[in-house]
Order: sequence, then C-alpha cells, then structure tokens
Amino acid sequence: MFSPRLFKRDIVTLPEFILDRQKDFPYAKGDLTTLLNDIGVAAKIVSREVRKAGLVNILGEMGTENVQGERQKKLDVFADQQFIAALRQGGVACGVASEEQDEFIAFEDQLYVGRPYVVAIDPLDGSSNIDVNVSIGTIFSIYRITDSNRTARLEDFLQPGRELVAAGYVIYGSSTMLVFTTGRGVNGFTLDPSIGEFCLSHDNIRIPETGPYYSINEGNLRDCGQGIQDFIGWCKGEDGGTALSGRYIGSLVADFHRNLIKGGIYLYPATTKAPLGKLRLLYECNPLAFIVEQAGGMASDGHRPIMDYQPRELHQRVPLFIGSPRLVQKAMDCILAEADPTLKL
Ligand code: P6P
Repeated sequence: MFSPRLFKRDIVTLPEFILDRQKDFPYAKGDLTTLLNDIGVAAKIVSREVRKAGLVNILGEMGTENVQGERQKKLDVFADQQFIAALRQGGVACGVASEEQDEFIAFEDQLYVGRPYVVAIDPLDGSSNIDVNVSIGTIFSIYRITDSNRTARLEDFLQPGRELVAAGYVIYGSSTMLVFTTGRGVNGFTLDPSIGEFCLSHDNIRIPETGPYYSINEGNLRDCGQGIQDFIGWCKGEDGGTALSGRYIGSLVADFHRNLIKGGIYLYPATTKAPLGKLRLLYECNPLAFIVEQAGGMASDGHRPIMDYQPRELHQRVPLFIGSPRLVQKAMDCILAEADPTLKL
C-alpha cells in the first residue's frame, strides 16, 4: 500500500509514487523510476493527440501496413514514434520492440551500452476504434537485459513473462489512466489535465474473484472448440445458472480494464482461422497477465499460465483467457472436459 504519511496533500503524482516505491527495491538506482516516468510523459503526449484527434488531420489511415498486416492509422504511427523517442531520450532502455516495427530496435550509441532495460510495447492497441471515438490503449512490458555491457539483443525480449520487471497499460477513455505493476501490487493513476500529472486514483487494485462480464467476439464462436462454446453457454446461463452480461468493446485495454475493476473474463481463443488466437504474447498478453496476477486474477492460454510461455518470436500470438480467477478456471475446466468428457461438470 502507498505510504501517504510522506505527503501532506491528497494528490499523489506518478513521479512521487514511483520515487516513494523505489525504496522497496534495495538495489534500485533510479533507472526503473526514470523509465516509468519517461513512459508516463509519452503517454501524456499521446493522450493529448488522441483527445483532439477528431479536430486535426491525425485521424485516418497512413496508407501503410504494419508487420501484422494491419492498416496503420496515423495515430498508431504517432504513438509509436512518441514512445520510441521517449525511451531513446530517457537513456535507461537500450532497445524497444513495438507492434508497429517488424524488428526490435537496439539504440545504437555508446551511451546505451549496458543500459539495464528493454521495453516491448503496443503503442496504440485497438486503433481500429480511433475513427469512431471508442477507448484505445497502450500496453508495455519492461525486462532487464540478460547480461551486461552490451546493446539490446533479441534474447532480451524473448524472456518468459515470469521475468518481467514491470508492466502497464494506458487507457485513453473517458479519462486517461495509467495502470502498472512492478511486482508489488497494481496501482492506477488518472491524468489530471489541469495540472498535467497522472494522480494516484486506484490504490492497490484487486480483481474480484468472479464478476458479471464475459468479453469475446461471438462472431468467432462457431470457429472455436466445443469447450469454448460450452463455456460461453455457461456464461449465458444455458445450464440454468446465473447469466453473465456480454460486454465486448473490441479494444483489449478497455475490456481488460473494465473486467479488472468490476470482475469478468476476456477471452480471445484459438479459432480455425486463427489457430494461435490473435493477441501477441510479448506486448499484449504477458504485460496484462503480470498485472492481473498481481491483482489476484489469472491469465491462461486455456491450459497453462501465459507467463510460463518461453517466447519464440517477437510477434508471436497466443490464445488468451484473462480476468477473475473463478471465471478463467471455469473456462479451463470446460476446455478440459472437451478433451475428457468424464470431467463434464
Ligand atoms: P476482433 C484490436 O485490434 C485487438 O488487438 C484488441 O484490442 C481487441 O480486443 C481485438 O483485437 C479485437 O479483435 O477480431 O474481435 O475484431
């Protein structure tokens, strides 16, 4: 929990909070503090552009495609540039892997040799929603490089989620929030535009054991395994139980954030068209898995924890079941029962 005794006023800004927490890390030299603050500054700049996107010519498509084959929106590219610039300028990270970049970027300058961290980032997730004014988000993972005195290498990014030093997301919604963990709980900060600071608004977030929401693109349901179809039937109360409410925004950060606060499950399973699901392990699933586990929730591929994966490539996709532990476990039980009907509950 945050130690408010140090502050004489209600507002606790992100830099104050991070600095206060730095004492929790005996060997912290302030690098992680600087890195998290750098991400916070870039998030404020992106938020400013997202907020006025409808007013200036920053909406619409670039006419280019990213490595995912997704048509890049101008705000996608702007956000990518802002976060990469902030990380390069901050001088604490020695490299970055981005959804918008085919390969990882190693900051090539003597200044960056031996800098302790690398960042994997989805600069603007859910960007297909930009033009229709629906909440979008940024998701980031922070790893320590695997040894020292060198620049970033691919192996620094291909570490299991269990090796994460920190992870977080920014949601550009009715307000702009930054939610992150450094492995000691989850805290949320809301941007106060009147002072230009992220202020502590959600201290020590805990996800409810269960919850009222399930989030899935039901248009894919026929292409999912029977176990998933059984689970969604259970969510709808088809077995006589209490029905949950379907809520699917089509923006992972927005669906995840609602379920984190209110309780629920988001699932993007494997389908016949997407046998590994759609979401990327490094900069979508792992960071949110770190956050949800720190908040008391679960994140699985339907069989095992997301954070146990040994990544093979930067843009690797995995099926994702994430949220309240009892709902994720129920989904896993339905999948298991498909494989072994004697387990049918
Ligand atoms: P679908 C956005 O492109 C995204 O990566 C997530 O933010 C979102 O939850 C999902 O894809 C939506 O995918 O196939 O349902 O449109």
